[in-house]
Amino acid sequence: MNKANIVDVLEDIAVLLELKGDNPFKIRAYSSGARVLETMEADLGDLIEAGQLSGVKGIGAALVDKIETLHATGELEYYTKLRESVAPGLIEMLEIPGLGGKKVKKLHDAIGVESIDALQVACESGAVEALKGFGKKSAEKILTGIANRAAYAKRHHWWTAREVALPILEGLRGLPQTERAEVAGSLRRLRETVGDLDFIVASADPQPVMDWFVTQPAVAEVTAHGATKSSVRFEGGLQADLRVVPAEQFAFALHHFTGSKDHNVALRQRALARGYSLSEWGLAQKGEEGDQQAEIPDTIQTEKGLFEFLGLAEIPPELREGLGEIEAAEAQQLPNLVTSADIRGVFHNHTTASDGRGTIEEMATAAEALGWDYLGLADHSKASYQANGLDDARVLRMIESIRAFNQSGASAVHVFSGIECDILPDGSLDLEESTLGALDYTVMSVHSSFSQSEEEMTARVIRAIEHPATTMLGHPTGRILLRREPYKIDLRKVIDAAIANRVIIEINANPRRLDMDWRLWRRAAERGLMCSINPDAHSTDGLGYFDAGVNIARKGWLEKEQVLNSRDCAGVLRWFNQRK
Ligand code: DGT
Ligand code: CA
Ligand code: CA
Ligand code: ZN
Repeated sequence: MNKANIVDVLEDIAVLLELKGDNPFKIRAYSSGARVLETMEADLGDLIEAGQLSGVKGIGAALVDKIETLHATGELEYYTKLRESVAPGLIEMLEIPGLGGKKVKKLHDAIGVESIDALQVACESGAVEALKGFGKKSAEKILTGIANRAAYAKRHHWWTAREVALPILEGLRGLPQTERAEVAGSLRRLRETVGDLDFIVASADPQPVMDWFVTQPAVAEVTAHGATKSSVRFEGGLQADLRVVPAEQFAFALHHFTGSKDHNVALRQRALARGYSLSEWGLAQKGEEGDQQAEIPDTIQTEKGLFEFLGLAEIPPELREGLGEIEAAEAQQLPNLVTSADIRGVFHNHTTASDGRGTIEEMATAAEALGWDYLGLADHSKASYQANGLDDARVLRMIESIRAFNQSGASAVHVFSGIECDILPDGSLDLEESTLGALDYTVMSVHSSFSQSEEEMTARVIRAIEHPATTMLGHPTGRILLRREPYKIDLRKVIDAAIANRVIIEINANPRRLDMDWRLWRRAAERGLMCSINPDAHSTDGLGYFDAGVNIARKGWLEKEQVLNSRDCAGVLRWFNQRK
C-alpha cells in the first residue's frame, strides 16, 4: 500500500476512535501521525527497509508497526475490526459536512440515531436542535447536507467517469463486429459531472456487442439486456447505456445522444424550418402525406455532414448547450477553442515546502516531460497551517531555492516563484508586501471563514483583487463538486473588479473544483478577463489535471489569446511585470 493510502487509513482510525469515544491522546497520535507521514520528504519504503521509521518524530511505537504492516500487506486487522465494531450508519453520517466523529457520537449517545434516515427524522422533529452544542442552525445545516448527499450520489466527476469509460470504449472499438464507437452524452460534452455514460456503436451484428458489454468485469449489475440497447451499473455506481445502430444512422444517433437536450431542440427546430424532421434515426423530408425517407441520409455520414446540411459550421460537442452556438455556427463565428497543445506551462502548484508531495526538481522534471517551457510553483502561506503554509522567511528562502535551481541549468523548464497566499477574513493578505513583491507572481485564495455573508465575502475578495501585489485569484467560489457548495459571493462584482485591476481569474483544473465555472467565462472573457488554467497540483501526477481545465476553458468558449498559459516565457513575464 502506498503512502497516501496509509495516510487515509490512519485518519480513518482517528475518526473511528473518536466515534467510539476513545482516549483523546490515542486519537491525536493517529491524526498527527497521519500528518507527519503525509508531509515527510523521505521515501517511506526506504525508511522501513533501513528500520528507521521509529526514529521519525511524531510517529509513535504503536503506529510504526501498523504502518509497516499496511505498507507490506495492504491490510491491517486492527483497522478491519475497528470498522466492523461501528454501525455502518454512523460511518455514513460522517459524510455529512460538519459532522465529525465527536458529533456523530453525541447524536448517537443522546438520541440514539444510527442511520442517516433516523438523523433526518430527528432533525425534522426538533430533537437535534434541542441538543446542547447543536441548535436550530446546525439542525438545518444537517438537513441541507442530507439533501445534497442524495443529489450528489447520483452523479460522478467527469475525470472518474472518463476513467471508467475509456477502457470500455477501447474494448468496443476492438470488437470485430464494431464499425464505429463513441461515448456521447455529458461525458462527450465535457460537463464537470456526469450522470450516466452513453455509448453508441455502429454495427450490423448487435448481439455479440451487447453480450460483450454486459459481461465486462467492471459491471456490477445488468439492468437491461436487449437486442440493440443494454444498460449496466459499474462498481462505484456509475451507470451506462449502450445503443447499437446501423452504420447509416450512426451520425444521427451520436448527435442525438450527445445532446444537450436544449441544443437538440434548437437544431430540430432549424431542420423543421427547412422542411425536414430530425431524429436519432435520421433526417426525413416533411411531405404532404407524412414523412418520406428521401435521398438525404446516405449523404450524411458524420456530424459535420449533418451540420453542413443544415447550413452550419461543425459545432464541437462541448459547445452544444443551447447557449448561442447555433447562431454562431450559422454566422461562421464559432470560437477557435484553446487546446491542450497550446499550453506552455502552469502556475498554481504545490511542493514539499507546503502540502505537495514533489520537490522543485521533481515538479520541473514532470513539467519538462509534458513538453512545457515553464512551471509556476505556488505553495500555501502560513494561515493555511494545516497545509504547512510558508511564513515570510520561508517564502524568501523558497525564492532563493528556485533562483538557484534555475541557475543550475538542471532543467530546460524555467521555474517561476509564486505563492498561493491566503486572503484573510477581512480581505488583507497573509504575507508582507515586501515578500509578495519579491515573487514573480501571486495567487490569492480564500481558505477560511467560508460562512461569511455574501456582502462580506465579496468585499473581502475584491479587497484582495485591488491589492497591487495580486496576479491571480484562486478557486473563486471554493466549491468542491459533489461535496461542498460554493461559498456565497457575487461573482459578477468579482469579475468586474478583476477586469478593472487586470487580475487574472484561474480555472482551477482539479477535477473536483473546476472553479471558476464554465458558464461564466464567455461573457467575462469578452469583456477582457484573462484566464489561467491552473492544475493546483499537489504531486507530479497532479500536473496532468490541466487537461480537465482546458476542457472547462473550451466549454467557456475561450480562445488561446484569452489564456495566459498559452504564452511563451517572455509573454508571461510581460504580463507579470505590467502589474508591478
Ligand atoms: P447526464 O447523463 O445527466 O450527465 O446528461 P446527458 O446529457 O448525458 O443526458 P442523458 O444521458 O439523459 O441523455 C443523453 C442525451 O440524449 C441528452 O444529452 C440528449 C438526448 N436526450 C435524452 N433524452 C432526451 C429527450 O427527452 N429529449 C431530447 N431532445 N433529447 C434527449
Ligand atoms: Ca448521460
Ligand atoms: Ca443516458
Ligand atoms: Zn487553494
